[in-house]
Amino acid sequence: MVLRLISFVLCPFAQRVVITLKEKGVDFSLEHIDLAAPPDWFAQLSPLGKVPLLEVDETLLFESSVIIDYLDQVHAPKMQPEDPLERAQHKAWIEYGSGLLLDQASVLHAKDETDYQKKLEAFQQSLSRLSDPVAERLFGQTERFLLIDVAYAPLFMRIALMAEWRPEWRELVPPLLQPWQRRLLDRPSVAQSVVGDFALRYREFFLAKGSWVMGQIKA
Ligand SMILES: N[C@@H](CCC(=O)N[C@@H](CS)C(=O)NCC(=O)O)C(=O)O
Repeated sequence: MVLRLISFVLCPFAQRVVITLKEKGVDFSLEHIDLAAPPDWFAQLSPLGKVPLLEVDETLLFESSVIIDYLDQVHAPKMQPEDPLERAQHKAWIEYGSGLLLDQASVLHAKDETDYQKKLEAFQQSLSRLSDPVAERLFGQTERFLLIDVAYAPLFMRIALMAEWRPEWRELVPPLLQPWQRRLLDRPSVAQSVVGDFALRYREFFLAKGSWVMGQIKA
């Protein structure tokens, strides 16, 4: 089986796929495209014009949660609960995590301070929902590394990066979940899932998009 992952160098959704492939020790080729100027073949391939795409031999998959679920079904070790109800709960919170990734990016896209504060507050509200007793029971409670961990690792990585630059990002993760965040970031598959100069590229990308907060950070 030949796997080809089409990604964008800063994409947290594609990063989920990379982490899953690394956890499972599966060989794959990785192709980064420039989303601002995508190659012609990309528009033909991608129904939504989005990455990640995973080509499995001749078959194309899209949507990160679908891709990692597929990989989990065909490659050991299993990274989801066996119980159908518990598995469905994990999937629901993975979807919630996808929404959080979009909220987090929208904070960085804010073009002025007022909009930034408004979006940061909304993001914090959504994040605080992770303190829901049901959610807390699912997050980081097992010794196994699961798809729910994979799904949240790119979010926590971005929050940790922003926290290095901006103090208001340091208190965002609910305290009970901070050990989970640290454990995820220490995981080799997570640490090795982005390019070496990720922080620099991340800042430059949002700066070029007119991000207010990135403009406040001294290089
Ligand atoms: N729900 C999708 C989201 C993927 C997504 O939003 N990808 C972004 C990059 S991180 C993208 O390709 N954006 C291109 C665009 O919207 O034009 C998934 O989970 O795979």
